[in-house]
Amino acid sequence: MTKQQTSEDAAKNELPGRPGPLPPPVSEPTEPTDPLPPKPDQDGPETVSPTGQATDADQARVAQSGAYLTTAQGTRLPDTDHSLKAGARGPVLLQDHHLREKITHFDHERIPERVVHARGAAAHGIFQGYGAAGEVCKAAFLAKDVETPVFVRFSTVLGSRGSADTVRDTRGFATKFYTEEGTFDLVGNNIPVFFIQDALKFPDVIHAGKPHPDREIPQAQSAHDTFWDFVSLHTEATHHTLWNMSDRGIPRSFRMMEGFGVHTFRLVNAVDESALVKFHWKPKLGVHSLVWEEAQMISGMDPDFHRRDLFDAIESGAFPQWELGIQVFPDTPEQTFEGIDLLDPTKIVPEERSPVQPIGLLTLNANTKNYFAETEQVAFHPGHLVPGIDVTDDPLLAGRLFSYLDTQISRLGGPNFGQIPINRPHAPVNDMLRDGMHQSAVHTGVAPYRPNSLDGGCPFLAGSDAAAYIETPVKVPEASKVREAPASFSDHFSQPRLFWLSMTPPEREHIIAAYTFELNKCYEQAVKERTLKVLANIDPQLCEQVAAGLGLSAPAATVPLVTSEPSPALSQMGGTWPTDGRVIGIIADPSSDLDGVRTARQAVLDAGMVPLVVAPAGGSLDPKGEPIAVQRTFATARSVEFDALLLAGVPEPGADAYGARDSKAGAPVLEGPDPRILLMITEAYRHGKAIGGWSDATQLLETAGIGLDEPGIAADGSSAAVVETLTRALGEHRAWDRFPAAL
Ligand code: HDE
Repeated sequence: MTKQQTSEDAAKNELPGRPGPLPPPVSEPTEPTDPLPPKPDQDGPETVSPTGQATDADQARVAQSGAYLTTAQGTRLPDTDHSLKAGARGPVLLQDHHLREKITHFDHERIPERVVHARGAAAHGIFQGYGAAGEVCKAAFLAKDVETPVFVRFSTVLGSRGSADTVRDTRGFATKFYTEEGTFDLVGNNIPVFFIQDALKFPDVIHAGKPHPDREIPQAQSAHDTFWDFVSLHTEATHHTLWNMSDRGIPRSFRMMEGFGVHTFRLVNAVDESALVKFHWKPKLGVHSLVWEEAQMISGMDPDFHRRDLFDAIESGAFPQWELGIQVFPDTPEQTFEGIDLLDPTKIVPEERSPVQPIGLLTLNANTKNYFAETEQVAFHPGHLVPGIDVTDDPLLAGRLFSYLDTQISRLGGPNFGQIPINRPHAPVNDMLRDGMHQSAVHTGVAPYRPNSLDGGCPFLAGSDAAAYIETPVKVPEASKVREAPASFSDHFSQPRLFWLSMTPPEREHIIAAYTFELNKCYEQAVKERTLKVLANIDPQLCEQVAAGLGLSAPAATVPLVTSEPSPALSQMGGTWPTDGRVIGIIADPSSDLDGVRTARQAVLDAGMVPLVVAPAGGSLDPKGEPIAVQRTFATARSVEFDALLLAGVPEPGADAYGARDSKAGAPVLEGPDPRILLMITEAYRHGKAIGGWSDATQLLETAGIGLDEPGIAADGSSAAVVETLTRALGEHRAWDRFPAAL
């Protein structure tokens, strides 16, 4: 504690949930104080050095908590605000070593952003095996109750590091398991198929999706000519593109996304039998999305929406969870399942035909402490495998096995990125890789080669009895070298049609709207017409409706339409889900039923959700009584921030509502409720959100033209009863009947 503070002052200064006093709010401390203790949920997994020892790098993690500012070499500094000058108004001297060090380091603070998946957010957690995979996989971390530290990074694909979170795009879902047998990375997406079947085309699809090279627009989106030019010419992208145009392209939260390994992998059990599998992550909160208008508004209102949502949920103890599951297929030479080519990454196997079997639970329970050190520097690689998990000959996967290692060398500045704390394995490392840029280990010994006698022959090679990684001896058919794909890879439309037929009417409506939006953003008529030809091969109704929105006529299909059994598992609608961490806006003003607001706030908290009080001005709603803190004002809040609204009164137009003032300029005085609140209610209604109100607040619903007995409207009873009804409605995510149901 500083000298200036008395203990009474300090007690006043304590923040809920943060132990210990804060320094005085305005003035800078003049003597060293103890740093604030880290928050309990911010401890990441411990890391060890390549030699298993704690290193100076670990000590450097607490760099800023020392008493005195120093140079990078540890020399204490008396001043960091004034350059060394010849007199107060004179020239700055070149000899100012502190100025040069500080600026030089700053000049090199950035590293190249990822060439794809540049925008991301991550968290630490624990994976717990169920012991259910033993029959197919010997990996130790899948055994019952084994707990493995993990680090998970979610991302968008196309946008730059500073782009918005809620753009229409695929999301990355990359998990690093720090297992005792080495690190396993499951580098997946929230969409189970990919645009291309061969890695050789990856630069093409990414160049087409990235902003136009001449003026670098548009940022972080597919709604432009080059993307649609490519995917309409290259029809193996049809399935992935259709998923992007569906609600999957605009998730409500990282916490509410599925994850997929996409490729088929090969698992091996303790007696060396192999099976083919597809990996799935199933979120405990269900799979939910934004609606497009919401997603666009959020991009402006809160471009960090998903990042904030993940961080806040973990901070508040609403730890997101996913079950890891596998679909298991026999490892036959054909590598197909019921006619579906398992090596084709544009194909799924419907869950109804091969159920997903849960094998473990992932819980994200700690936020990062330093974005750059952890989220930016983490390096995933599909080739980081552990005994029991092997790859297949999916040609897309083969290219990835090369690319991920290669890209880190330029992104992280050399081949030693594995020594960066977040990338260090938790298993002991005993390699003979030496030197190179940013080598931070001090290797001893003279014989980093094998065989050797000078270092006692160490290290020795392991056999399978000592958990060595042994590639499965899969038979490779005798063949000629060719640049070809299997015939089954040319079926580009049967599975997009399966997806379309599995969607409910509101979901189809969203898909039609998404294609119509994106293509209307294109300038080239030929691109639009060619895309309609692709859509005709999925479904005539889809094609006709999009054509109508473009003002074009719908072409006929050029392939026979295959109608297979729909897969209900592909739809996001139906079921009820936990509402943990959902955000409820409580709209009130000082004249509202404030006891009702208090009860509602508590009921929302008790339900594991987040109440945010929205009022005309900041501070407290009831400064004289028991305070009710205001988190948002009418000027700062928009409906898109909330999953549901609670109305506690009829706020009159505040002085800052345009036109509300009795202006000298003669602007009309607004009558009735504050227009911003009416807008909020009508937006929330249009987006299918639950809305509740009690006492006279129900008038607001009537003024907005909303029926009190409609589904998703809770207007009956006390504030606590309203919260209960609203929570039940929120369990279904949206009031789906508000969306067109004609399709
Ligand atoms: Fe990636 N991908 N990718 N990708 N990918 C990268 O690696 C690549 C593909 C995925 O949070 C890069 O470290 C090729 C499929 C995720 O750090 C790069 C091909 C899937 C992330 C790369 C693919 C993914 C990446 C860029 C086609 C889902 C972010 C930076 C053969 C299964 C990981 C980096 C993170 C990142 C290459 C296709 C998922 C360039 C060549 C399919 C989640 O190496």
